[in-house]
Amino acid sequence: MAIDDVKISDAIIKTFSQKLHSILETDVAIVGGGPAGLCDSYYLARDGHNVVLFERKLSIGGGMWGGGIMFNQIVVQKEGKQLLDEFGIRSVEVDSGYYAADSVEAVTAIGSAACKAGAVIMNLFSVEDVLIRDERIDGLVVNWSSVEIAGLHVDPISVGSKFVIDATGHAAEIAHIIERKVGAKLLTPTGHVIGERSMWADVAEMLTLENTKEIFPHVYVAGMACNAVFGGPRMGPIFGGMLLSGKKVAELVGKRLEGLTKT
Ligand code: 48F
Repeated sequence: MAIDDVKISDAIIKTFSQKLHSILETDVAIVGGGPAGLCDSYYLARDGHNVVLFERKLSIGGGMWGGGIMFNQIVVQKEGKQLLDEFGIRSVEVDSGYYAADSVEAVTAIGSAACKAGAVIMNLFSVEDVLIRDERIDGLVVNWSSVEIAGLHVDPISVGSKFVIDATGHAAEIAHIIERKVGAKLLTPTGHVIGERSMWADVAEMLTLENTKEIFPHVYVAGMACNAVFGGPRMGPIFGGMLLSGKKVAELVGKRLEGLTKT
């Protein structure tokens, strides 16, 4: 078969346009494609919800690829091991309760599961604002990351979603946008983003899960962003809390979506 260069372009433009159109109205819009965001996109899509995930970078995976100090191995505790098993990620128990896995296998397995479950992943997109309607968030404002990086004066577009998940990691970008631009109080003890504390993996892993919750009407936080928003410590290259937080937020938002269907 002779290959027509223009037909290649046509195939890309047609199918991408369909994909872009399909995410204009979704059940859930996730910001950030690190372990927490990827994990919750998988569980929500698996349960039949329309999910889009926006990732600023070319690649998904966030801080997972590099393991610890670029040794591309991650560690999970006993509770996290169950999720590695669910995604078919191989691991070895190095010490009692400390399981190590290949970080590349982990990112690719979870990313592949999310795509196959039906989550739409839009890499190279940066979320720069939220849609505020009647004291709740109704969607996101997005632009190409290249526009942001080049500092071009190009307006973004808006996408509607019933729920938003801030899985932007240490930066907790959506929480900061709500505080700064909506001028609203967050559902934290101070009403503000409290800020992340120094390393303490044991407490951090527990608090990540505890603080996986709604921080503003229709906005949830997952992963490292939970600790940034609620003032929990960081935890370094242990990733069980990230995956478990992703699963928990999917359950919480899934229940809210079921509630909307019933009313
Ligand atoms: O940082 P990241 O991996 O967050 P996470 O899923 O996991 C944290 C761990 O990697 C590690 C840790 C725990 O072991 O301490 O740091 O909570 O992934 C966050 C992703 O969000 C993207 C960013 O590029 C990264 O890949 N991101 C951040 N802000 C935006 C964004 C934005 N405004 N729009 C789109 N993507």
